[in-house]
Amino acid sequence: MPETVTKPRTRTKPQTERPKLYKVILINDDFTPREFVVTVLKAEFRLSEDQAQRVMITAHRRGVCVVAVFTKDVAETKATRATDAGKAKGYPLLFTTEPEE
Ligand code: TYC
Repeated sequence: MPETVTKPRTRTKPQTERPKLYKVILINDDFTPREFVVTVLKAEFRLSEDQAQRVMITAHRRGVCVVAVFTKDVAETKATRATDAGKAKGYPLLFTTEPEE
């Protein structure tokens, strides 16, 4: 009886490859109070008062600001929760996500 030789399948991806990261982006609007934006940034993204102020004022001045990067699931969950916090108060506050290059 000839012996069966099974060839190990070659892996195409190294097991250690890092998951793709996603940016959470804060979008400016004319209605949401600055202090509320800061409160949401501190609560949802665990930013310090100082970091939250800087992110808020950057979005206010430039239109957008990257808040932080996470894996896809975490970025989408946080962006949705933060956007919903504004919605609950009747504000058009918006957080979006975008893959990192
Ligand atoms: N532009 C808002 C105001 O003047 C404050 C604000 C900043 C709102 C950043 C959203 O992402 C934002 N009240």
